[in-house]
Amino acid sequence: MRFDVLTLFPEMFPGYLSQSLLNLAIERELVDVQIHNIRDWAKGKHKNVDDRPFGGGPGMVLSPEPVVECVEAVQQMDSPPGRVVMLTPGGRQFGQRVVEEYSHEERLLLLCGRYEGFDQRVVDILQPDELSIGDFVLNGGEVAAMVVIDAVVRLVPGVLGDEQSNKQDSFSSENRLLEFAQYTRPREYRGHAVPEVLLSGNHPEIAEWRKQNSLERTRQRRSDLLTSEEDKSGNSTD
Ligand code: 6GU
Repeated sequence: MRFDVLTLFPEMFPGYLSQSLLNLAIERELVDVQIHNIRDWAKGKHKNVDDRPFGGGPGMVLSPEPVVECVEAVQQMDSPPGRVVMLTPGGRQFGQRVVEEYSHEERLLLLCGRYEGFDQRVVDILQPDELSIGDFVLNGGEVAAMVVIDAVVRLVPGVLGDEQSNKQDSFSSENRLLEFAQYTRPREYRGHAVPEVLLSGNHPEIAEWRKQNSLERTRQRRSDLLTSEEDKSGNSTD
């Protein structure tokens, strides 16, 4: 799968891309990530990419020409042209359903904004998927683009060693519950013991404990994820 990131801050990406799981996927040619500087498509000696908003107000708006021309040029660099995703706090909410949908794409273009946002004509002309990673405001779309890449590459076949592990992930189509608590050595730390059942070697009992622990954590923290059968109130003593 190929990602093209279009940004005014390309220097934000090399550190992220060198992280072990992603770097290994890139070395194995399962994933390709190309970073493009929108400013390279700006005209004039000052290479301006933004301007003051018509109608007044604070901040600067990204000009339509360098953005549209950058997207079109990057699409023409390779085939297929790829689906255009604009990272913006006003977009549709990102979640594991969107991750699953994007994991079937051969190529994604991730368009990162800064300042007060994009000129509306960028949206009108390119008709991108507008995507937000949550109800908070970031300084730009770059960190959100990394979030999208990070979540989507986990579903690219061969990226995770163990193909089971993403099926068991919370929020996947096959597991809507939060993950159960995990423990490793030592068996006791500062007076906190590992639950006895996990040391028992009794795998049916361990599976049952994990299922109950997942349900309990989901009831306490994210009851919105439960169906009525799963009992939003629970029978616990919390
Ligand atoms: Cl995609 N961009 C910005 N600037 N802020 C955000 C966001 C994106 N998603 C949530 N907040």
